[in-house]
This record gives sequence, C-alpha cells and structure tokens, in this order.
Amino acid sequence: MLSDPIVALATPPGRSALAVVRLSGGGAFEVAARVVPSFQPTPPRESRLASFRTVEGELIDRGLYVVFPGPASYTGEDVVEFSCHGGLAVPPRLLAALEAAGARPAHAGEFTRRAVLNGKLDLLQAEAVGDLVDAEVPVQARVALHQLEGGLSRRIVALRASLVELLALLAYDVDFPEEDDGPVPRSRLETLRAGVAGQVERLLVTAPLAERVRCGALVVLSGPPNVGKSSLFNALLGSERAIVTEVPGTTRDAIEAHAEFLGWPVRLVDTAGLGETIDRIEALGQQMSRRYLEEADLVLECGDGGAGGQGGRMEAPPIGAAPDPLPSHPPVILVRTKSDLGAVAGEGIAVSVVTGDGLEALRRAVADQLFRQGSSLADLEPMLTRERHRVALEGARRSLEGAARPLAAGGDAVLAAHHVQEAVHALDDLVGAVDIEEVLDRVFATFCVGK
Ligand SMILES: Nc1nc2c(ncn2[C@@H]2O[C@H](COP(=O)(O)OP(=O)(O)OP(=O)(O)O)[C@@H](O)[C@H]2O)c(=O)[nH]1
Ligand SMILES: [Mg+2]
Repeated sequence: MLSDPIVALATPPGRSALAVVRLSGGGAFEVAARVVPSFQPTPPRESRLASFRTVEGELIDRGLYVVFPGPASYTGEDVVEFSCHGGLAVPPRLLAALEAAGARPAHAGEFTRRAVLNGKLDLLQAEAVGDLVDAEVPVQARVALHQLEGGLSRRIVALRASLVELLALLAYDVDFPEEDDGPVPRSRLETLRAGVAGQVERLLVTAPLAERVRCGALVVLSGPPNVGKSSLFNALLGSERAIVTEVPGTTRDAIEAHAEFLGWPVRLVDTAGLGETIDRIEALGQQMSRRYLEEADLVLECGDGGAGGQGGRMEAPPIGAAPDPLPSHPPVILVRTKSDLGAVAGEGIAVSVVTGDGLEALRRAVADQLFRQGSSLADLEPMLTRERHRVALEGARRSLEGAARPLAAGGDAVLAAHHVQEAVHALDDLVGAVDIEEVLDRVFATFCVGK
C-alpha cells in the first residue's frame, strides 16, 4: 500500500479569500518543514501562523498550518493542512513548493481512499463523503451525512453479525448431522434467516427513492414543437436557460439543468419537440429527446390545449406523437401551456409563463409524484443511495432465498451454510471488507482531487 506523501488543493481553484492545501503520508512533516522554516510537528491539532517559502527561500505567503499526526487524522497518516490566501497565484505556488519539497500531487479521491485503507472510514462512509460534497439541496446533504455518520454501515454490520451467528449454529449441525433435529432446532435457524432477509428487503425498498434523492429525479419536458416547453423550462428554473422563439423547432438539443422543487432535487430537461420533421438536425434532436424520455422518472407532457395554433392538442396520446412507441412508460403529468391565451378547459395542469399561473401547482405535483414516500425521510432510516448498494443487497437476498430450502428440517446444512456465507460476502463487499482495491477503484472513479 502506497503511503508516500501526497498533496492537493482541498478547496476549489479560483478567486477566494482562503484556500486549504492538504498534505498526507509518510514523511509529510519533513516535506512541510522544507516549506515552513518554523515548522513544529507538536502540539498536534493547533493552528500556527507561519511563513510559507519556496525551497529556495522565497516568500509565498503567510498563513496557518495545522498538524494531525497519524493515526488521529483524516487519512490515518501524518497530515498537515495549510490555509493560505486564495486566488490563482498563491495556492498553486504553495502546491509547487510542497511538490519540490518531496510530495506528489494526489490522485482523485486519494485522501479518502487512504482513510478507507487505514480503517478510518468504511466504503459506505467514503461514498457519503463524495455525496456530501456533491449535495446541492439540503435533503441530499442530510442523507449523505447520515450515511457518513455510519447509519447504513451499522445496519449492515448488524445484519452480518446475525448471519455469522447463523453460520455458527449451522456448524453444530454439520458436526452432528446424525441427531434427529440437530443440536439447534431448524426452526430457530429459519427464524434467524427470515429475520435478516426481512431487513434486507426493507433496505431494498428504500433504493429507488434514495437513488432519486442522491442524483436528482429526471423530469423531461415533452410535447409538440412550439407548445411552450422551453418557456416553461425557463420559468420553472427561474432563469433564461433555453432559447424561446415563435418558430416551431427552436430547440434542437436536450438541455438539462438542476432545480429544486419544494426542497427535492430535480434534473429538468428541455427537449426538441417530437413531431414530423424534415430537418436533419431537428431529427437528431428528436432522437435525443426520445433517449431522455426512455430514462425519465417523470414526463411533463405539454399541450397548449388548442390555444396556441401550432400542434399541441391534448388529444394527442402522451408521448405518442413520436413515430414509434417508447419501450418504457414513465409516469406522465399532462400540462396545458399558455393558459393566459384562454385555452379551453381540459385535463392536466394549466400553466402560463406570462402570468405565472399554475407554476407552483406544477412544481408541487412533480414533487408529490416523485418523492411522495420521501416525507418519511424525516426519521432517517438508513437508505441505499447507490446502485452498488442495491446490487450487493440483491445478491444477499438471492443467497438468503437459496438458504431457505436447505435450512428446512432435514435439509442439507452444508449447502445452507454455503448460501449464508455468500450473503455474508455480499455484505462485506458493501462495507468494503473484501477485494478492497478493486471496489475502491470503482468508488473513487468519480471523486475530485483533494477529497
Ligand atoms: N402567451 C403565451 N405565450 C407563450 C407561453 N409559453 C410560450 N409562449 C410562446 O410560444 C412560443 C413557443 O415557445 P417555446 O417555449 O419556444 O416553445 P417550445 O415548445 O420550446 O418549441 P420548440 O423548441 O420549437 O419545440 C413562443 O413565441 C413563446 O413566447 C405562455 O405561457 N403564454
Ligand atoms: Mg423549445
């Protein structure tokens, strides 16, 4: 395992009052001492004012540094954190000086990776660090923080402990197979298995909502050309992101933007109107629209209810204006645009970007449709926020199902133990107890440098 000194800017580059540079690894204090002439490794965790200099002795800045001797540090290694002035000049110079003094630029996520390898965080907590940094709305931060605090980890560890107990009881059965009902009644083993299976199931139920909260729900605006999709997109975002004109076929590409509807994270997508087209670029845009529609968590199907001329009749079947039917059918909310033009009453939520009519009702309807079960998040049960979690627990569920039959009276205890062992492995994979390097590669692929 590499523990060479690594260094990175922990704050975003650019104009700012302060920047933080983080240094970690074996020999970190020697590296720091070459850049901070007055460097003292003790006392730990106290900030000290000092001059930072190039190895040639030129002044870079005066700032603060804090020493965290391992293992009582974020990475578990010796760590020094420097606060210097921000901006484009000072932090890169400080980084360059620390590199000249013997540190290597860190890879993306390398600090957190070392924290995992040194047992400071488990994998679920490491993922939560990334989620907390990426959070855009408070509910995402709450869920990430709960996971970072170990909520999901504790649940998984408890389930694993029950399975290990089950394995231990099964071991008696393997050793004394000739006894009628085994030394432990099979019904007791089955109760234990079913209890864990039930808890796995309860966690799996949280996955769709939790993944939606973490990534934002994909909400796609769809409908015929010129119906007012881009206008509605802009109005819902509160900013002029998409071009609006009276010419049908204005939007040719899909535009995605992050929004917050009643506190819930939404990825709103404006698309090219689906309809008959002879323009090659428009046709490509329509293909793109269809791809988004297939992945959508919710479609806002827009029609102008007969008010606006060009297309947009609500009688058109939802999404059915497209040449081929879509393979999957996400839920649809019908929206009648341009209500200020006096459209006839009909199905769907009437909105107008001119008067603002219906916009709040639409936001509410979207949030309600997508995050209805989300109100129970208040008590913050552990949740499966990633596909990786879901896949691991689905594996555990399969193994536990496989164990049911051999666990029944007279069944094969060795086979039962094999399945239970598989379930234990699935849980280990989740918290990062096995094949750690490979799993880490996958987890940290999306991290930014300095985390
Ligand atoms: N009166 C009124 N006009 C609207 C409203 N919404 C959109 N429009 C007008 O309708 C026309 C088309 O609007 P867009 O938002 O570009 O429509 P679109 O569905 O994105 O069109 P394409 O990108 O071509 O598919 C523009 O002239 C808008 O000003 C509305 O609520 N009221
Ligand atoms: Mg448009």
